[in-house]
Amino acid sequence: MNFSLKRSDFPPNFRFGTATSAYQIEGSRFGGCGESQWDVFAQTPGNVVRGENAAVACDHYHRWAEDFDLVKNAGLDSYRFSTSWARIMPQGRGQVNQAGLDFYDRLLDGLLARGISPWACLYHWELPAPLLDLGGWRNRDIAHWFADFAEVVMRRLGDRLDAAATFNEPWCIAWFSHFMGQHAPGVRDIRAAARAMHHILLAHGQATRVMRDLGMANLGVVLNFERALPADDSVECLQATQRYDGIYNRFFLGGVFKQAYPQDVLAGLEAHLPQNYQDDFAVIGEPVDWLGVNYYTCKRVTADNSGLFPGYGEQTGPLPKTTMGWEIYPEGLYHFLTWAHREYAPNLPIYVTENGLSADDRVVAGQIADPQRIAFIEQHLQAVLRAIAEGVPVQGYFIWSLLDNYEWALGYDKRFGLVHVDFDTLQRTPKQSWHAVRALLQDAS
Ligand code: IFM
Repeated sequence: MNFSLKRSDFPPNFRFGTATSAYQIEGSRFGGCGESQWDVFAQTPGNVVRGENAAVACDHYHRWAEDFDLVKNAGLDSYRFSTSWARIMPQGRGQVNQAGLDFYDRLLDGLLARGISPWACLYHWELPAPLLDLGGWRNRDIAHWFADFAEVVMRRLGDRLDAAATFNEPWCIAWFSHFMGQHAPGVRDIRAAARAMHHILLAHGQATRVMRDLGMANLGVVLNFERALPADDSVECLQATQRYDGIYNRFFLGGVFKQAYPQDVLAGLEAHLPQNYQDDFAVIGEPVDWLGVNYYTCKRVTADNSGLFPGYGEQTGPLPKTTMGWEIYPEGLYHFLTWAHREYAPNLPIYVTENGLSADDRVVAGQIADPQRIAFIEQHLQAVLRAIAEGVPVQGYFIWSLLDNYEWALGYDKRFGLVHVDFDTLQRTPKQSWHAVRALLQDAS
């Protein structure tokens, strides 16, 4: 099975890439990496399926060359990876683990040698455990710690990056992890969540300034979006859906691009934000050069009558789902690309920095048939093309992910890769979707 699309359906400078993250693939036990909040989180029973951690993960730390050959041979233009704070600064502050920096240095040179453009993201969730002891994202000082980390990383790597982002998915780092308790550090506390939301943005602004002062260009941030759809048409449900949308989709965009938080979110969170939080907007609003959009699904939002903010719940929707239980709703990607362009970032390039599907991929006689992944990517690329046709400057699309990997609290069960990984032998096998991507990108017609 192949895509019906061709590379030539996209603008000439449109880049195709794939994305990964440090903790999910590298192997945190290697190379003097420090303990991160995820190593700790996984040790508490019930947090992660089977208590799995990413001590070995895909062993990308040792197998990166083979992995980059897979990127190159697929014909992909760009590769988006993240730098582990715990690997580079095991204490989070102060001493630098040179072996950690050396590792990312090798990655960069390995990518460039293969003609793949490197996109780095500073933070994809592995907060060093010693910083957790100091309150982690609840502590305002983290903005300085993060800016220092950015400087250490970018003094070494910044000269060879095509693009750099501060954060991957602030909603997950703050809300999912500090209000819903689903990700490390597993906190369920509205005040912690509000502080984390604000401090992430402050750290984003400070780190962006640091990188710009180092002479770097093409700086951005990667936000995740979920299309909020009301489960019914009652007023209560519509209002709950608005609040869901505000927290998920408008809060971080508002901080970065409007230097303001949405009123419907402030109604519940303002009391928990730091005093004089508005004074930080000058830093938070430090200009970026591009916006990254991560998109996977929609959510059917219900009202809850607990009387407590945010006062919403969710229910299962009718559309076909991935093995994450996520409904497949490409219309949502079209919505966010056109809406973010219109309302927040009219003058900036937008990149789809993550999009992909998890499936029960199995190796049968050396082959992995994943037609549903090909169909998913095709439908979302069609959404991208529709947005481009309407004038939205979408300039690239990164598939999540290159490899099957550690899917956080869900362990190793959820397979998102273009390439299958056998987690016993660590053998890589390209799936049918990898071959289809290769055919799409090779097609010069
Ligand atoms: O695996 C994650 C990734 O770390 C962040 N974005 C969503 C992916 C799938 O859940």
